[in-house]
Amino acid sequence: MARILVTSAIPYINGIKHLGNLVGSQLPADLFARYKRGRGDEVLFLCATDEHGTPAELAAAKAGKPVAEYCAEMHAIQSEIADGFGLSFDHFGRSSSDENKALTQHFAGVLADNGLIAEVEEEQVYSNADGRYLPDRYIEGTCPNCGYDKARGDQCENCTKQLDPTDLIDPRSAISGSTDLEVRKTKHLYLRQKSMRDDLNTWIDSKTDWPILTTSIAKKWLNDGDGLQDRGITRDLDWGVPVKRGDDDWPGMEGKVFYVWFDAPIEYIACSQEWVNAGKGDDWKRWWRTDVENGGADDVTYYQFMGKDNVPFHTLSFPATILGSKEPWKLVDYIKSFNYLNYDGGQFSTSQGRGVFMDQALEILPADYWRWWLLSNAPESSDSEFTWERFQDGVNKDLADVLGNFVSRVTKFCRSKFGEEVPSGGTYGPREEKLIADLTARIRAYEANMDAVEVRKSAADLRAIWVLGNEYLQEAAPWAAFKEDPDAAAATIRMALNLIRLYAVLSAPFIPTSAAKMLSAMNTLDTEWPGDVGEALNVLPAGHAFTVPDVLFAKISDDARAEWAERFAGVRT
Ligand code: B3M
Ligand code: ZN
Repeated sequence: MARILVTSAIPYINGIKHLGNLVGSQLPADLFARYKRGRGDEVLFLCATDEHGTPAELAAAKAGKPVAEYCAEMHAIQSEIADGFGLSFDHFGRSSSDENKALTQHFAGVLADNGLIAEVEEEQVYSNADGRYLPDRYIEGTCPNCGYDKARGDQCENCTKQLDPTDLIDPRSAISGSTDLEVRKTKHLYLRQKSMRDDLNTWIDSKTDWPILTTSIAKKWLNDGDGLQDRGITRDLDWGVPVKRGDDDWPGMEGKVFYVWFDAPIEYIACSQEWVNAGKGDDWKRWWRTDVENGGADDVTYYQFMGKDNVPFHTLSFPATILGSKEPWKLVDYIKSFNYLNYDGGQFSTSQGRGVFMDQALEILPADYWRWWLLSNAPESSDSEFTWERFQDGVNKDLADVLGNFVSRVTKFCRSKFGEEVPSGGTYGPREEKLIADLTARIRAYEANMDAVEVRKSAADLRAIWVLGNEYLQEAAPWAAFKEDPDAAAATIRMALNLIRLYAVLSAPFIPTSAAKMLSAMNTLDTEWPGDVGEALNVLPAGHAFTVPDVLFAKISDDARAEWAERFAGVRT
């Protein structure tokens, strides 16, 4: 049994996430965690809300609430929606937890002890109109790297470059829009990551199996042009982790907090402490500390999932924190990153309320419809696009016509001809042998693609596995055979009912709710992953009772599609 640690990028607290956010981190992470659990591995799957920094402050101000109150409410909402989507986190933590505060201050302390923190008198942008400093998202302007005109003070979303507010061309306040800005001097802590450039290069070069998207972004910012810069890790904000050196005050840093991107990835570790403190686990060090006497996470394989804009922070800044601590923390083994999902000819946008948001999606259709479409169209090798036509097409063809129809035909035919139990009689022959051989090949391909975190290819394999059942049924045609040779029809249906159980096991990572319905209709708790496929198709014996499930997937009508396209054409207010 392998031990697999999975983390999804932790979503900002500033509102409900859209489907583009979902498919870029939480959903594929869940797919992978469910798959590994299904294979019998020991999995710890963690996610949390990212509650600090300017995104939280700005959103709370907009909602007219104190930040702490806003964060608590939004955490509860995001948690409920995650449940609605079947996201199977072992713990859904909060980066504002006491655990994360202490761990963040600990890391800052050891980095300072190791000479990797510099105190820098630096220039920060001050807004006269707003009467405050404008760090990170409080300031917008044109990206000096790519010319995108809505770049933020900490990063350009368009080209993923990490920025400082003073880098922006034509800067303006995100609060008031004012351009009456001046540069003032203030003291901040810098992480001296430039000095870790060689270590980071060596580490990234050792990751030969990473997706090109991940490695190319990491290498781009590590080696191109001005290369890896030392970065400010503190801010003049009220809300965040207070700057401390371990447990001690940090002279000169009073009233300042750590930069959100310094504490957010540390929450991956702190989340496992929250998991233990919530009574759900008993040892977090087994997952995070590689020294054997203190944990022995050496045999853990750690996978991270994220959108491409998060890659620089996970390939450079966070590893710099971990490596720089010189403590035996588990480093990530595999970083899966995603391009963007676009919405109907434009971008999904939280700030502009454009696209379909997670709560709205669940209002109109069950989670599995979304899970299937989003994962089978995941923006892996390039950006991909959600349109209502493509969504309707994918759901109707794959889920309703192929999988749902198979389950419904088989169970209803059996009920009408043989009753609600697996029929006896007849024997398997060459047709079944061929089916088993074809399934075996596809299932092994499915496993290989799942192990390699190839999401779209895995979906294509799964669809092909469903299609094999339909082709088998079509050729064996039990409805015709029944008249002359009821035993032959019985054998076909016995095989087909077993296929439904097998499909439930294989499909559960993609469509967990429907898979559970299929298993319950087949009246079995046997979820063992198929090693020998022939054996797996003998689990339900003749005489085993089952029930006919309700329709698994209703087709999306043209009317419904048109109505939703219209409803979601504008912006959310
Ligand atoms: N909250 C950005 C995002 O939600 C950020 C990820 C943090 S991962 C440590 O896309
Ligand atoms: Zn840019």
